[in-house]
Amino acid sequence: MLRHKKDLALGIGRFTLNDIWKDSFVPVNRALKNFYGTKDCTKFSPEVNEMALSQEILSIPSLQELHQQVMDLKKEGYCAIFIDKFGLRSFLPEERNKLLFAFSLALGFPTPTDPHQGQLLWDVKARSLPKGYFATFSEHSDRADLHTDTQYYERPEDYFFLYVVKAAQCGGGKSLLCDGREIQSCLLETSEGQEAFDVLSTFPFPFRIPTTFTQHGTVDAVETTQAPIFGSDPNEPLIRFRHDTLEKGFQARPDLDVPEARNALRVLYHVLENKVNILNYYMQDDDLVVCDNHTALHGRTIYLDKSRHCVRARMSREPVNSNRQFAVSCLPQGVAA
Ligand SMILES: O=C(O)CCC(=O)C(=O)O
Ligand SMILES: [Fe+2]
Repeated sequence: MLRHKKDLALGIGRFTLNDIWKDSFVPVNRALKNFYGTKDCTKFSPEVNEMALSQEILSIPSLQELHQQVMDLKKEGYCAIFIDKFGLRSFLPEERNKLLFAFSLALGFPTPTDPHQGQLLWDVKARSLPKGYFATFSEHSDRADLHTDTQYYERPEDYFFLYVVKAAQCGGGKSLLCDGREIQSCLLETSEGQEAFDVLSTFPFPFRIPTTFTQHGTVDAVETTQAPIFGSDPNEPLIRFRHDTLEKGFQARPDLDVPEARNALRVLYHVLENKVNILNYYMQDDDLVVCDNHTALHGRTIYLDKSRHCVRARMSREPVNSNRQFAVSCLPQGVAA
């Protein structure tokens, strides 16, 4: 099924996949129809019995095997798996999305991207947005610096995948990847790094929630989540990080913008810029990456070709609580970033 091609870096591999979609197309459609009926669900919503749906998807042998292989690769130490030619190019967009949705269910429990539309599949595509809107990486075409997704949630999802419908033709939009375990060991190499690591794993850093994901969804809503950057519990993310949400978080919570936190961040940025290996990889049409969002940092280079289009899903290991809790503090408009 998944065949190892080569390792691109420590913990990051490149794989190929047999054509499993021709045979699984009919049972996937049957399963989704059982739960969603005939209503238009090209992006899907979580209003179903997700345990039963997951079981039905995992009763399809090829998807069960794929699930097992991805979990085994994670146990072997992979934090990112690139799959060349995932095999969905010949399907119509609606059919392709059904198969991507089934794949997300084979890996875990897909989570709604935002509290308003609640879509489980999200188009990563540059869009035009209102002035003052705090756009997230999936909504613009600038560089996306290394980050983990939903670092502003109390419990960020365990995994995400990104499927490339149409790669940028300008040479940009390359994927950046870096293993958080390597960041940690680089930090622990020096006494300055060890001190910084202690702060990074205990201090409540404020992450501002991008506008789309706030409870209010309006440009004047400023909400933050407080959490350390490195987790100490194996069930928590090893790392959560995003530079711009953190800077905007500090603006919203100046009481947390203290020298201790700034100094630890300075050491972390030094390690990211000078010490760790950052993979720079161009994904082509129909390629897919599955990423362990608790272990790896990922990003993207700037692109000019506005027709670039990817589809993303994020998956939690546990069933999704539809009333997902943020560790939120709301502040009035006057302190908006
Ligand atoms: O566009 C990409 O390749 C990645 C986007 C991303 O990291 C995100 O939407 O969180
Ligand atoms: Fe991301």
